[in-house]
Amino acid sequence: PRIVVLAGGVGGSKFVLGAREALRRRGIAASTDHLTVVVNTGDDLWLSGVRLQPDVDSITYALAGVNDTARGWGRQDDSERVNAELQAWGVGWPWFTLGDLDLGTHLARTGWLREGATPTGVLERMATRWDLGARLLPMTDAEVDTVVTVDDPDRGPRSMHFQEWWTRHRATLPPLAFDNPGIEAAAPAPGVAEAIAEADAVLIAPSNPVVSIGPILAVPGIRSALRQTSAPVVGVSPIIGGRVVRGMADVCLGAIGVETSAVGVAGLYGSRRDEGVLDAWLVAEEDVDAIETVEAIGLTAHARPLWMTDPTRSADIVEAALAQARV
Ligand code: GDP
Ligand code: FO1
Ligand code: CA
Repeated sequence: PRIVVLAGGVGGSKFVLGAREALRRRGIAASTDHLTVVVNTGDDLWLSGVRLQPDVDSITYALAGVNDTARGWGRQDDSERVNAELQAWGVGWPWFTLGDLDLGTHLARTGWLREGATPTGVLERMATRWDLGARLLPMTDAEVDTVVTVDDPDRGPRSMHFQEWWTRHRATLPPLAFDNPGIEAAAPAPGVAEAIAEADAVLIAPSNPVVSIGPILAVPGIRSALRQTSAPVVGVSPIIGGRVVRGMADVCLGAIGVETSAVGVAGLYGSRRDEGVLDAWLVAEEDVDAIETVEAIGLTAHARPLWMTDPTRSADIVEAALAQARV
């Protein structure tokens, strides 16, 4: 089957590992031909002269088996010698650590971008280093970094890069809005709309609905491709029992007036029957009560264990999503 997954970083990579495993279970070794991952690039930023792509790197490192699973970002067994030197120069952000091995990625990427490669081309090149078992595509080649407008109790409303809000302030400054300047004019990266159009199933990973899936859906050509594809679009709830499991997605949802619940996020994505992008929605077994409400907004819904504690369990979740898509 041809599967397309829309994904952010940590939740996204756990789900993608599950998708690769689910294909292996079906005896599909060359999963690169069957699994396309459209990755959020709203987290991206320029820092210390290099281009960072946190969600892209999280997924690449996870598929390569070289990610730091405890921290959730960067490379395992990394060191911070260069970071200390950058701090001594007063370069970058003192609250944002760039590991030595991770910096190798950023330097390679930045060099290729400077030589004229597109983000799609850079990712294609990076993917050749490892046997990833998935084709990774950035959502767009345009730079549409997420900007958060906060209501700063000391300084009033002001804007900052999402990464400053998330890592420096740990999402404690009340957010008023999330924007991706320029995204209205951004085109899907080459291959994204085609992959969605030709898919047998499109899966929306249990990722942050506002700052991971939100930017992907905000690329106009991606939303229209999702609305038009003949493939079922199945989402997996990132909320279990009214909680975000990990991270601060609840703060993001609150800012856009969406309840932190399986129902709230289903409503945010919406049904393709109306103006939305989903046909079906997988909720956690803890949220079995949500099924009725989810079905009332025009979605097929099932309850399953949704804890992605290891690739085997993530693969079970992917299987359940594929079953919803009849794939
Ligand atoms: P980020 O880009 O690193 O923030 O990661 P994502 O946006 O891909 O995913 C973060 C979201 O994943 C969190 O807000 C959680 O709601 C969700 N999440 C993390 N672990 C699990 C899990 O085991 N099960 C489910 N259903 N959701 C999870
Ligand atoms: N998150 C942190 O909380 N602190 C950091 O110092 C940090 C560094 C970092 C470097 C490269 C990278 O790709 C990601 C990094 N992250 C760090 C994670 C990242 O800021 C966010 O968790 C994600 O962008 C949210 O999806
Ligand atoms: Ca992210």
